[in-house]
Amino acid sequence: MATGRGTSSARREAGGPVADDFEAMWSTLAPVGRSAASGGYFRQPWASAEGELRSWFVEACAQRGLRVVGDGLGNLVGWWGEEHATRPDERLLTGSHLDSVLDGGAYDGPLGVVSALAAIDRLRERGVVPARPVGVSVFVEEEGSRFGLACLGSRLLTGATSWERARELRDRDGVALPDALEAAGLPGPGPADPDLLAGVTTFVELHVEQGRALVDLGRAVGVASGIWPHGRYRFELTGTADHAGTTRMQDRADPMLTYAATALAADEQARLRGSRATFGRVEVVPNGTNAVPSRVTAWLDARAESEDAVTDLVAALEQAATRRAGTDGTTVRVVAESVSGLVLFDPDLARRVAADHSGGDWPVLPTQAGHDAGVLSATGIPTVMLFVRNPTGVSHSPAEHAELPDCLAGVDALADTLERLCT
Ligand code: HGY
Ligand code: MN
Ligand code: MN
Repeated sequence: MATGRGTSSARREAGGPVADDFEAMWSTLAPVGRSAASGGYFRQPWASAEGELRSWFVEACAQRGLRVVGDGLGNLVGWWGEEHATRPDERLLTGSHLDSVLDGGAYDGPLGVVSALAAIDRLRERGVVPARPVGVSVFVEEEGSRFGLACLGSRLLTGATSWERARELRDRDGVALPDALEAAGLPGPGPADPDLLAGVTTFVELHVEQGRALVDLGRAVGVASGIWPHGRYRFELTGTADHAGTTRMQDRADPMLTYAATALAADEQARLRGSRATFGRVEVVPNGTNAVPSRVTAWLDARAESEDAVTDLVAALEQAATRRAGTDGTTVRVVAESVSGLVLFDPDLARRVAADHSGGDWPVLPTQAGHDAGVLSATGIPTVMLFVRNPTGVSHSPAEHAELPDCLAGVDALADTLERLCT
């Protein structure tokens, strides 16, 4: 985002209070969980920075007179317009997440939450009286950066994942999910929890685009057509610990070699198949400089246009690892940790939202990034996503950014969309 003099001119262009509201909220959040070293964000769920963000959200809702409800996990919704709604059972929900990946960007998640609050400010300024209650939601652990399961908060909320399964999850330090919740002062899901999605018949998520489609099209706002299927798979490669100096090369069973061959195979296979494969996280035991490792654990993030293509890609990589293990004298075990199916958003809703805007219909684009919107759509709630231009396309990085005028165009687009859908 532009800073300094640029913002004041953008504010003048944008016109008044909502730009101020957006910028005021944005600058309040900017320092929370930000690393001085990298400029990236560490807003892992049920840890201090993310807790600060959730407190900020409750306060921002209170300032707007939104009725806040939360569940035992920390998912939150602030409701507006319930008292006058003539269609009280057709609740319109918009929102996103506040947690980040490790060393992530400022926009992935928070842009959707801040824009939703600013959009309600804008609707109020326009004197809109919503026929449907309009809610702003925050879903916890969307990134799965702590407990490994993507969209954990919305999956538990929709029943896509059971608490019986989730309660067994542990973070990298071995902390069990119930203990993390307790440390954050949260009871965990329980029978007394309100159903935050009761009566929700439409969900809208605004998100910074994680790609370059809009910048290449020269457009500030777009609409999602769907989300590629994707998954996270843990490769457990086991060898034999040994001395780095006295052990001859031919006498070793080194899992690091099995990992290296698999990582190269992932790159080759993804390129051949037009898919995506990433090993971004590796743990080595004992991780010593002068010891052949006993174990290497590597997490594969695999994505492709169809569910079969993801399955085939992962199978091909398991075969490549197993083949190499035969040479290395190591063993391979692959465990699926998080699987997200193909999402096709409601095409009529996408067309209706994208149509008839001053700059022409908003472009409708696929994405390879997962979102809570995908989870809600999969449970049958008609869902639409709005994307805001990302000038570099970079995301899941401290370098992720969006220009203020585009962010304000996103607020406008969200306000227009909510107005279309709630009046
Ligand atoms: O990883 C994803 O696709 C998303 O950014 N959580
Ligand atoms: Mn993300
Ligand atoms: Mn996101």
